[in-house]
Amino acid sequence: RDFFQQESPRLGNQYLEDSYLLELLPRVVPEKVYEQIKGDLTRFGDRVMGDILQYGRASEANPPKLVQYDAWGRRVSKIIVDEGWKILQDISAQEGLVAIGYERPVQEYSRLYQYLKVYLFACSSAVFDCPLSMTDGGARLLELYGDKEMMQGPFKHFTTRDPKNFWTSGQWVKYTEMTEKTGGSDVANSETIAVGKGDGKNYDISGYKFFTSATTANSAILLARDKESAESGFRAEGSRGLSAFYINIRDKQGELNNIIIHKLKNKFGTKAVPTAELELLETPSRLIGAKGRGVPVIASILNITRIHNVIHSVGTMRRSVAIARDFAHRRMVFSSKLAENKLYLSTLAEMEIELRAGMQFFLDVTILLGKSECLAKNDQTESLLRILTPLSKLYTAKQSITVASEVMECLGGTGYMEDSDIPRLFRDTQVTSIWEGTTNVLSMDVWRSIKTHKSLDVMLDVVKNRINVPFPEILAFSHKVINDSLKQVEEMAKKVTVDGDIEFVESNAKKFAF
Ligand code: MFK
Ligand code: FAD
Repeated sequence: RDFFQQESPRLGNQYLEDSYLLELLPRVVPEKVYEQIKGDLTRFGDRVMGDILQYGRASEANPPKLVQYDAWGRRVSKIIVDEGWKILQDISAQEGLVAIGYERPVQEYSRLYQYLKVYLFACSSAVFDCPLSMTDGGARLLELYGDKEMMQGPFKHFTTRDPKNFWTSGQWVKYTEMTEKTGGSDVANSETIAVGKGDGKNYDISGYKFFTSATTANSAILLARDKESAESGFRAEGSRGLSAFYINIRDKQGELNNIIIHKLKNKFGTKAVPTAELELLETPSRLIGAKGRGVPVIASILNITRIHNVIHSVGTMRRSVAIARDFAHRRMVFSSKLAENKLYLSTLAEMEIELRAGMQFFLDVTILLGKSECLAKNDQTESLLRILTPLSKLYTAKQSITVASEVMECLGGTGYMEDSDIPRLFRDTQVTSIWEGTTNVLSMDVWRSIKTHKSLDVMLDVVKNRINVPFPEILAFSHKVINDSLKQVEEMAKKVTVDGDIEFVESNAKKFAF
């Protein structure tokens, strides 16, 4: 018998089918820039549905394995990844997924160009954008703080388009189980010790790292406490006693550089990304930036990787909406297509609204980053970037989890099946609200930016002025989104601020309610 066969959702060019992006992009970049980048985005929009998606699926199906010892009992700590994962690394180099941000072919719009490609890439690549984000952050850190040797060495490897020379970088913050407040959010608990070699530059680092993603990377930036400050008393200087260090994970022979990998994490999602627990045993390192200023130095990475988190979250919402929309034209319920069903359409509309909100954040924060890096210093740009980075990260992460959960239901029971690809989308975005700073921690960061940079006033001015632009509907919408996300911050701030601050919290909150 010929039983009914449901057609699966089919996605085409992920750039050309992104109607909201196509509508916004020519409005936010000069025409010349738009002409320069649209051909590459169109080509790449096809590619992410072709070989890149296949390599992503293969990497997911064959997650990394750790081989601790060889047949002769020698400790090798070797991580074996799928061939597809390695090819994704080559493709990332060739496509300039990090390089574009440093080649700057379209000046201050280069970040937008680069990040639009990462946005198209993210959900096809089994989260290869995770190691890319850290490489990008590492490149920016070296651009800001690296000496000539660093710029001619690792920086070039991070930003090359040549796959043979392309390196990825990890970013490790110490996690400790010894204290009551553990160390992911509160890095002051670091027990990792750096022992100086007397030249003020070179150190040997020892410690145990609880979360190290991209352990197959060539290099990492990490935080450690130098021995003298450690000996002056645990946490004596809080996070201000920490410094940032650069290490080569592997030596010239490709062997681990005084590092033991203890285990690979057994994760809920991001299955293709090798995340490990490892131990550094007097690993040679170089101090980056000033001693004791590790947190502000590493913040230059965090502020980049948090924007990548926004990209991943918005990319997830876009992929979810694309699948649900296409399916609506293929699935019949109660004698008509889902696409003709008002109730179903209202569910789609809610998802689309969250996607559009995320897209606003994504474009704004990315354009600001490009301006901050390429144009003369401007206090308004810096204040806006300082607040929008954590705000957009905390908001889009939460919404992407909601939207990815909704698309699962949109596809009915099949959406719950592993081989529908939806569980992967859902699992992979669940982590976006945890890594790169949890929602509470980022709320405090937003709050810090309001207090130290007066960033709320600057943001309010910009939002109010934009009401005169030709697209007021977008403005009203941006306002709602920012308002919603700030409410979350306000609630948090009310709970944690000391009595004297409550007035400050409330008066700032009122300012936004125009
Ligand atoms: C798929 C795309 C995404 C890919 C993800 C890649 C894989 C995931 C990898 C990770 O998860 S990496 C680890 C991420 N870890 C975090 O995000 C840490 C979360 N904790 C925080 O964010 C804390 O706020 C932080 C450790 C940064 C600071 O806490 P503290 O120890 O209480 O320090 P404090 O006093 O707030 O700040 C110290 C200095 O740093 C201050 O400067 P000053 O000394 O000059 O006053 C701050 O202004 C500065 N600072 C802090 N956050 C900053 C910053 N400066 C600029 N930007 C920031 N965001
Ligand atoms: P905690 O800091 O203990 O937080 C526990 C809870 O307390 C959270 O809900 C948090 O919001 C809340 N909390 C903490 N402080 C406050 C506060 N002051 N006020 C209110 N609430 C608070 N880290 C790296 O350095 N490098 C990596 O490569 C890396 N890869 C990762 C990969 C994966 C898959 C995951 C899941 C994590 C990874 N991490 C990595 C670690 C990640 O950054 C941390 O897990 C995260 O920052 C939270 O830290 P924690 O796990 O110690 O939780």
